[in-house]
Amino acid sequence: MIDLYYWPTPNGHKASIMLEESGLDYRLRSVNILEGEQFEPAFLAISPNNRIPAIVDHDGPDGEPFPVFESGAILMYLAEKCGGLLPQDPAARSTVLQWLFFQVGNVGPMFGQCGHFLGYAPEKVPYAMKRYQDETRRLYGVMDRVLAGRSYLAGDVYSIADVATYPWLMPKIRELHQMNIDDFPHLRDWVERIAERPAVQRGTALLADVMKIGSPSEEAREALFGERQFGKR
Ligand SMILES: N[C@@H](CCC(=O)N[C@@H](CS)C(=O)NCC(=O)O)C(=O)O
Repeated sequence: MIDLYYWPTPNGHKASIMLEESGLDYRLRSVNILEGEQFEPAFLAISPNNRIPAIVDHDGPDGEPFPVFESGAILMYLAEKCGGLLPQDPAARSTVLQWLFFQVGNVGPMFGQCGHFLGYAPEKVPYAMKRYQDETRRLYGVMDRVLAGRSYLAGDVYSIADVATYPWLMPKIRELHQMNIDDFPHLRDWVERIAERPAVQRGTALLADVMKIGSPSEEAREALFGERQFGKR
């Protein structure tokens, strides 16, 4: 049994989609990051960076409970555990990992900052808005170009690279980037292809009713961007 520490955000969806794809048994442990539950000591013991997602595999590598934080590491761990979505062939595996790290190092941080400065920052900072939106547009273009020649990011087979990237391009999240997806037709078709997968639909439906985009409450703003975030623990 795997515990999934989760809130319905793009990073949370990576893990929930993967668990649904894997067929592994899991149970949901909600961590309300809008109310500061990510700072609770029991959660920090599993995820020291106070971020979701995290998992605890109660049947870990040595038969002991094993915690994993960081979504990229979670996807690799689950892929290895279920034997799917990460090929064994060295070249195919490396290609999947290249696109997984592309997501973790580029798509997540840049799209996140783009959404922050366009949708959440309490003041308009034109330089930051332009910088992160330009970078987001550039990354849309990188993916669009590669998807012109293949069905999935790492080739013609669906992989954890797609699982990692799709949640950042779901329509609700994309709204924050203020980008026209029709300018990136191959990327748009890929999004639609992935959205049709039943496991993706189940994974993104978890706690969907509490997902809020934009206009955070004062409490949420404090938990996510305020002193609460930066206090000594
Ligand atoms: N690099 C981390 C990023 C995770 C992350 O940023 N999670 C956000 C939700 S999408 C979070 O937990 N935020 C809580 C906070 O900022 O305190 C990963 O890929 O797992």
